[in-house]
Amino acid sequence: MNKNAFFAILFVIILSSCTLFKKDDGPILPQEIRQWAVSAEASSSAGGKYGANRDDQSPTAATGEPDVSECMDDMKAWAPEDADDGLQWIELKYYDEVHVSQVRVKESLNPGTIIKLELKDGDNYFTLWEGIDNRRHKDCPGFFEKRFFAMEGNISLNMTPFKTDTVRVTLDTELPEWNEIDAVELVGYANKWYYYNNTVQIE
Ligand SMILES: [Ca+2]
Repeated sequence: MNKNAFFAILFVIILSSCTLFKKDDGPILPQEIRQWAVSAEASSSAGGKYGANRDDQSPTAATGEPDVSECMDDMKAWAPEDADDGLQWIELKYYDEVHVSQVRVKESLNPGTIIKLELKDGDNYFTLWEGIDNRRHKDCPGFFEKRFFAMEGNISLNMTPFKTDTVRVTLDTELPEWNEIDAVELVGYANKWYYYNNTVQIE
């Protein structure tokens, strides 16, 4: 065997082994839609109940992408009217209705006050999560994140069966000092989908 033939055979062997061990990319999944809020209202606000600016601590300050980079009192985050004033909520709206897979709340001052995350379903509110956040006084600024998960028979569902464009975040502001929210991200899908027999089923 001459030298060229040897390298030609070697090349073919390497090429075929690459094909043989090519990573299986799996089925193509529906595209995830990630959104920041386009409008918001709140139970109270340091910047007026229905403010219209992203730099006045009104509910509107929690719309759009996060824009507070440090853990501090900042006009670009929503703050309730008082530092310690019981339960307060902010409700945010998004451009597209989605089957929700995740909600991410960016807390930018004294995190740990979130006690409930709800998704508006028609005239009702579906509770995505309710409880005590054990991250108190950690990760600031940081994200409080909750994913949807449910079983439908033997099928695991990673997104809500209903579509929504509205998220409500409730805080217990009795945690000492001011609590502020910079932004809230809604993550989901245009269509409900799930795995069945190793294939993706889209409804
Ligand atoms: Ca903001």
